[in-house]
Amino acid sequence: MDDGKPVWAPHPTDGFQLGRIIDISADSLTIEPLNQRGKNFQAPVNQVFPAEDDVNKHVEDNCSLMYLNEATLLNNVRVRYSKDKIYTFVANILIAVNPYFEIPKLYSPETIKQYHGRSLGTLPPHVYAIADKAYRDMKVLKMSQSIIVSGESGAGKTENTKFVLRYLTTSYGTGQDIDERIVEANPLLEAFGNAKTVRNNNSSRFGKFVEIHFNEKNAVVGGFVSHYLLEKSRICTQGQEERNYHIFYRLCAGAPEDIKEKFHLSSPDCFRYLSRGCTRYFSTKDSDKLIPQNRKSPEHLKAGPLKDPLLDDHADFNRMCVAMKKIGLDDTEKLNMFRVVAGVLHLGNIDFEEAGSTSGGCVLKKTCSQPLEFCAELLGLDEEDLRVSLTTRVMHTTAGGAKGTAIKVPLKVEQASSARDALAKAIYSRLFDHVVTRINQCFPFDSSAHFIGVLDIAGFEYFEHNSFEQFCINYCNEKLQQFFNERILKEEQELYQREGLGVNEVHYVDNQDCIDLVEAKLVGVLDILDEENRLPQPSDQHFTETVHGKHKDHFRLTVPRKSKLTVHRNVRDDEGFIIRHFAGAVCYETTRFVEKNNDALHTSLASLVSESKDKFIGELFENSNHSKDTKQKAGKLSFISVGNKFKTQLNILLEKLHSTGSSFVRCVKPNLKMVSHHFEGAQILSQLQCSGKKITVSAKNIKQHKSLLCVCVCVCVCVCVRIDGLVKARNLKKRMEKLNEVVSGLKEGKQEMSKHMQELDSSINAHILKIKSTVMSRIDIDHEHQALV
Ligand code: AD9
Ligand code: MG
Repeated sequence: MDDGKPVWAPHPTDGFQLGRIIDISADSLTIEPLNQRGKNFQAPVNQVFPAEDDVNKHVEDNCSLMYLNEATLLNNVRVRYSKDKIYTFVANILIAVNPYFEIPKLYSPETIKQYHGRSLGTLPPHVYAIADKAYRDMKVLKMSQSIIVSGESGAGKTENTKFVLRYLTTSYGTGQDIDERIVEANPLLEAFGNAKTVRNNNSSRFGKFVEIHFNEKNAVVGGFVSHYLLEKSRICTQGQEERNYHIFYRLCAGAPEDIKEKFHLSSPDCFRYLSRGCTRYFSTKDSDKLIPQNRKSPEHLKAGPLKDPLLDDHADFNRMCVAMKKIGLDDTEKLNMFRVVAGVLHLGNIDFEEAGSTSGGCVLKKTCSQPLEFCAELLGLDEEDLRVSLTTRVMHTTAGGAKGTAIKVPLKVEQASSARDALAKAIYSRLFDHVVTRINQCFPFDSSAHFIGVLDIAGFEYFEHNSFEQFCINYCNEKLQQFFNERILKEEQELYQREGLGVNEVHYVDNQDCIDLVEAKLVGVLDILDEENRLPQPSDQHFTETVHGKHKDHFRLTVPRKSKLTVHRNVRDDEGFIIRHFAGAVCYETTRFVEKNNDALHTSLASLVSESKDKFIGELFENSNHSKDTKQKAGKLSFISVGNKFKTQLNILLEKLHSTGSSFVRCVKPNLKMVSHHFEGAQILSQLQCSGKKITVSAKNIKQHKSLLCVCVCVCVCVCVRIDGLVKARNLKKRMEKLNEVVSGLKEGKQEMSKHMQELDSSINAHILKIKSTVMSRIDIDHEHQALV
């Protein structure tokens, strides 16, 4: 690198900048930027990389780069992005940058046709190429396939998942209803499971694995959706500038007048569950400035102050109704769903105040008689039962150790408020489960030969405050990372060895210890948490202390205060713990872990809803442990573990992934502003590196966990130093294949040549003979002539 050629050196916002090395010291280099002569700076040796000869040239597969390193990879993606080429291969892995605008014809029916049956690499990189590869692999290898789509929030996972589903159903469907239904299920899923967040206006707040099933003839026969971890806290509260699930606003904005009247709906800002944290966009005067020109319909203005100018709830409501019809839901089912949504909104408006008596309990605020009435009416409950269940809890008196009579203990204002919120969350999450079940009934199949599954689940998360949700999602990513390690690194390495490529061993961190820390029987964090939930008086503090107590010297677990790993040192030791994940250390604040880990309703509320007069509500709570036997257990808070349910689901998912062939799509978010044509190099680089910070490990552990320092492996993309070896191996393999071609060409040529040589030899010999005989005959003539003379 020191021969005066340009190099890539670190840059705080662009990721890397071009420069020239002008001095070398023991551990750093002095770099002069090419576009800012004289503004020299120092850079660590291991962060400076050789640049390609032509930095404006781009390649479709990063493996074709002459120098493959973080900087050339980033530059290649950047050059391609500037030309609206958002897809790039890294061998069989696809990088997809979110363009934030519709690229003309990129997903057109003609493009779908083009990719039909074409091998990877014969056409420009595309998510269709990955989909077709999965299909061909399924057909040829007679094996189910999975496509794992990953990336941070807003990177384009859901959009790419939809493109894959559309591609497969269009290309290999039978042209029947089922093909369309698989695609049209998405608007419905998104209405109930997506919301506007600060990172994405249409953020999926649940994970999903969508399977498309094929028959023996490899034609689509049906589909199946599995869903994971719907974010429940959003139903009652939302962060600043964020919204609740789309369906709430769509219903308020788009439902026909008679429905609105029947469900007592009005503007979203009349409802507590919709007005938490959301900016009030319309102060009428400002509305003109805020609403885009094409979105200024009267319906928009009718939607009220909580209408988000970026989202057209009215039009989206109509689109959703069309989708519902297409997948075969009738009006009764549709109205049932809407009624529950409206019921949840009215439930949220019920408020409490102190009773003013010596009981210490609370009563409903006077202004809340209408929400109570509407909620009870819509959910098929008895108004008085609802009031009592929200403000009291049934307890049993104990006489001499035996169970005595049941008494009603009044609840404090906060307790009643949390009971109300817990009820709302339970109803809505069961409604979401029902939506998914119903969707699955829309594309049934009796039997199938194979399936192609697409996994669309949130990537590694590391926020300022990390709670139980981040803990679960990062545990999931830890498992996916292990799968990736095994699939890509281990299996490929074995392949190279079998092929005798002589590639140095590729090191990667086996993260089994981190997975064990979370899921091991009894001592794993999830089991410790369950144990806490089962105590008579569980507490987050006691749970946290137990975790620290059981894992004092665990390399993966640290106490927040003493830790040098994260900036979250203001968290007290009994309020949290730090886990060193593959992608970085995360400090989890454990407040509300116990509450969030419990899916069970307080039994008074559970029996209330399970005995609803409304058949639909009753069915939502069927098969849950709230029904039937709850009466005997009244007063006890039953416990359904959220963490362990997720663990079981995840293990089933991983078993499935292991039994399939796999492809990886790594989505990348180009900028935080969510705009088109804007490439923020540094933050893209960190996504490519694994969307996390590198882990700093104490000197003592460096030896033991050497590779942890350098392996920054994202779920899908290999930009890290170690994988570089693999990529080189692939290059090597490619080159060897080329060489073999040349050699066999040469061999053929040689045979050809020797054939020609033989021909030439024999023709030369013939010529010589001819010449000889001519000469001889001349000589003879001459002799004759002489004799004559
Ligand atoms: V989250 O983890 O669910 O919050 P995703 O799913 O990764 O996130 P999503 O697919 O929803 O992101 O994409 C975000 C937005 O980017 C979409 O609503 C589109 O407006 C935009 N997007 C994403 N991919 C494309 C694309 N290929 N072409 C055009 C796109 N726009
Ligand atoms: Mg999504």
